[in-house]
Amino acid sequence: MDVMNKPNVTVIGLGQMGAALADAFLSAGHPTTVWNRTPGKADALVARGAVRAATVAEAVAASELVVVCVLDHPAVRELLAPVAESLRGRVLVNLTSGSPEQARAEAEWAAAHGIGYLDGGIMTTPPGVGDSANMILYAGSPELLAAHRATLEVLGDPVDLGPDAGLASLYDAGLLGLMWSVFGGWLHATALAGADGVAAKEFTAVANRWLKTVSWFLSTYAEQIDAGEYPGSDATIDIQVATIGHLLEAGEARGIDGRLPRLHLELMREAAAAGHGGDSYARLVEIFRGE
Ligand code: FVH
Repeated sequence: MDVMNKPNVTVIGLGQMGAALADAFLSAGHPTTVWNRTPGKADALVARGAVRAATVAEAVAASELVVVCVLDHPAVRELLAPVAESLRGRVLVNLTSGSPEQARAEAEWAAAHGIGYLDGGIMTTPPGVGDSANMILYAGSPELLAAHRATLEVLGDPVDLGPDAGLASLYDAGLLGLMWSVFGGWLHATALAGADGVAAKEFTAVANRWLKTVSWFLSTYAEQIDAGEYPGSDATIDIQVATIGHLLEAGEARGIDGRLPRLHLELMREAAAAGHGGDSYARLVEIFRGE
């Protein structure tokens, strides 16, 4: 703790993301110790006031809160297993991406060594770190998150997913899947509009408003999914099978690749063929579940 009462923080891993995390802690006035396998990547942070640790052990010893953000979970284990005893009694915040299974294994390893553990998912890219509009997902110990919330808030808005350490990775993977689906739909639509001379910026201004309506659809359909009932009282799968035909035709007429809308059509037809054409689009969740 320094004179400004900001707790010390250690950041291990100074790739694009780790450097942004350390930078955010420094900007908020936290005494920040850094370590990276390639030491030169710490230079700019040291010039801004960070303390360079010569070893991982030195980095761990400098702070109660130790943030690690490296390539993957095997790299985390490789770095931290030799310093497990030094980590005992400290709090390890692992912001490295991985699978839910890897996160749970890391939490078990930490518990076996008396290390407090929070697993995290950073829901932004490095330039978005430090902006409270962006979420950082945490799972593993609501008590530890509450105790260190003021420090972790510096990185982005902390979202508590509860005690199952695997959930931050699970949400992260699912949310990235959602992002890629949105990117795909948007790029397909932008190519379609662009074929008639509409600039991407012009189309995207309207698309962004549409996404707010789509977000409202999601909330409505989430209730249906939790209830296991999919009343087609707003729009049926049958009507959407007919509607997507317009998208396919417009795309074909303009030479636009139709693989993405054809996949949607295939899923809708499968639901309709199973007798669910009168249901809402949310019924497709059962296809994804393999039901
Ligand atoms: N960049 C992003 O937008 C995403 C956003 C969401 C979260 N991801 C995850 O963050 C982890 C780090 O990603 P990154 O973007 O910082 O990646 P790089 O810039 O490539 O830096 C990688 C760092 O990992 C170090 N490293 C790799 N292997 C080892 C190892 N065996 N032992 C020690 N350190 C290792 C590497 O060190 P060096 O190459 O500089 O010596 C970098 O510090 C990642 O899980 C993303 O999925 C980022």
